[in-house]
Amino acid sequence: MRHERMAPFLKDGKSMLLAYDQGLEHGPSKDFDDRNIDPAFIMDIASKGGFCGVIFQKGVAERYYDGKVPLMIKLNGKSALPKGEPISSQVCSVEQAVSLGAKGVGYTIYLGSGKEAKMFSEFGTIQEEAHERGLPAVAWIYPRGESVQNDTSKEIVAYAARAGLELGADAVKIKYTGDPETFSWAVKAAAGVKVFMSGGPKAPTDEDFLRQVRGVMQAGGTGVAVGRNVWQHQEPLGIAEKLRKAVFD
Ligand code: FBP
Repeated sequence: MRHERMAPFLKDGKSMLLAYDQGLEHGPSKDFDDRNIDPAFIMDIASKGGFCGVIFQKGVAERYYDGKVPLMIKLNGKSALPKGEPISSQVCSVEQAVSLGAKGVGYTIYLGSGKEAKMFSEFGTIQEEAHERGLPAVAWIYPRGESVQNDTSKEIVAYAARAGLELGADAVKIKYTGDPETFSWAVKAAAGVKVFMSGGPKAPTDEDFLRQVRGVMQAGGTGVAVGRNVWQHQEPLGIAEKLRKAVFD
């Protein structure tokens, strides 16, 4: 059987990852409050909440990563400020991620953006470097830009999943389509690449969020890589426990 590079982030072939790169992507005023603006708060949730990994940009990892759960470093990023076709640029090397203790690297591709070629090319190099070192390369694939009408349609989400396979990703992080039937087409399109659901803004109720998670697992997904639905929650460890049940039971 092919070596599973994602193994450090999997339990029984499934996974839940805690993402915390929103400080760059969205800015602190949009997403954070007095508690979750502190990266140490997130590190604590990651270990006490039973997460299979935590996702940081390098600056947060350098200062706050404590080694208690596997680390994934986001290698590119962008702020919420520029207008126009979206592009996310590389800000950390694979080598630097490894020296920070990363067991995997992540990279965002805005599929359909007028600038997708640059992201395809950077991801191509990163994927080769990561694989040389035995690390998984995880692609956040978000269809976005003027040419993309509906980024959660069955067709476009499956396209994102398939792009991950074609580009050599070990796992893709994609948006949920809204139901297990349509999401299972994306899982099929990924053809063996691990499929993670990206959380999105905090859902109105726990049940709204957990229904999506159960749908992903029913569709054959590997799990979730989420942030706001956990660390914006009044009781992050409470929702983490419910999440664990939805993913692993
Ligand atoms: P959330 O669960 O909070 O949505 O986090 C997942 C994530 O992919 C983050 O890694 C990233 O910062 C953010 O979503 C990007 O959000 P957007 O869709 O606004 O670009």
